[in-house]
Amino acid sequence: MQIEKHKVDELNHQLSAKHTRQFEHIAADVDNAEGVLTKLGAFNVAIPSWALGTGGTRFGRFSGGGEPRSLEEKIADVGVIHALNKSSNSISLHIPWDIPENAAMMNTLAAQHGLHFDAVNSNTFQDQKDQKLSYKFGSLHHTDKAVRKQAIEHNIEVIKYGVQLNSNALSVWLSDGSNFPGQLNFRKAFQNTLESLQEIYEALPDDWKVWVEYKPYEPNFYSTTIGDWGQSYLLASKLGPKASTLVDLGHHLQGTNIEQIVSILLMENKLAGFHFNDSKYGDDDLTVGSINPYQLFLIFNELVEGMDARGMNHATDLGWMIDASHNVKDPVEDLLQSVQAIKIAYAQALIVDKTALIAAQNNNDITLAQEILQQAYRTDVRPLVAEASLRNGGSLDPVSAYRRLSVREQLISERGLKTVATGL
Ligand code: RM4
Ligand code: MN
Ligand code: MN
Repeated sequence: MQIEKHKVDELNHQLSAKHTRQFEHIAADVDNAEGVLTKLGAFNVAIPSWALGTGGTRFGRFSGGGEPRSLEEKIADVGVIHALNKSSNSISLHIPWDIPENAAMMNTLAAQHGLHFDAVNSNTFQDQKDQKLSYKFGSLHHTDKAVRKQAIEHNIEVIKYGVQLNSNALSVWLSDGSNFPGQLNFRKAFQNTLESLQEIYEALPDDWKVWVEYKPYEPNFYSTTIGDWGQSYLLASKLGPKASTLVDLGHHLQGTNIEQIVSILLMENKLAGFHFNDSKYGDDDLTVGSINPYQLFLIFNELVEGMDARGMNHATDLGWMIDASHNVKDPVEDLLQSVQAIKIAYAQALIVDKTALIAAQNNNDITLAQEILQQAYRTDVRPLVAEASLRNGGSLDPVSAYRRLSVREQLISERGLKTVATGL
């Protein structure tokens, strides 16, 4: 299905008087509102192909209606998201959950929706049907060279698919680890992982990157071989300039200062980008901004500061991606909410009074520093986000437009009530 632009315009028109009032109010208040709008307008967040269906837990999965049954339908769903928010112009594939059999056709289809393909993700955390060797005890870190080789070959195959899709990054997340003390020699496991990644690194085309994602626990509960940003950074440093660290917000133990990690990785030019989500306890994969929007703002504050310090382009120089699982919400609504939350945090970070903050920091004026940050955080920037979307031809209020256009109902009538998408 395709969203008709005139219908979005019509809904915008109904909201127009209220929006104009709110927008003019904030535009007058904020320094350089036009500059903020330009940056917001250029900002896009990739949608993961594995999050377009309803996810589940190990206790069950309650599928929703009208879930995409194929990659084509997943592309169509991302097309819907992008038509509404004009900020989701790419899709990130997880292989083999989604195999682009006919890449040329997929590229054309994506382009018809104004989309392209973002980073490709490999999967060596599950055994596939007909797979020769098992990943039960890990993949790139495995004690058996033959298993490592199989996992390396899979990653190289994923790069090949990615090349056909004009992607330029391979994202690697390993579940490799151990469940019990004594199970693993940490040093050997790390060394095996490094050597395996080196082989994958060698297979990267010139303009490609490899992003090394870390996670402290799950599915292994005693140790994870790439368990934190230090281990990922170490691997990325040893691998070389094409390798960097991917930060998934849910992959930290409670209380971790993620914004500080982000700041240091950026300083070292080793931050690949993000898997955005939110969490209360662990890798909960909840809607971005639903639990801790202040943390998201603080992360964006470091991103804007750190990227500006290096003269980086906010929109293109890091990988921006959602990685979430929607167990009880309509996935499309959840993704729309997530992208809005990211843009809100970004806009708030853009309006931080940086000169005043630097002065407060230099004077050790802690009270003032807090006031400055919270002044930005407590500003309702939603009219700026809405205006940026409007100027790009998107909706002033994507979630409500999605509902008012009865998109899910149409998807159900096209695809049926009982459909199950591949993915988490
Ligand atoms: C992992 C990790 C990876 C994602 C898988 C599905 O926890 O976040 O990025 O690909 O889940
Ligand atoms: Mn992730
Ligand atoms: Mn995760």
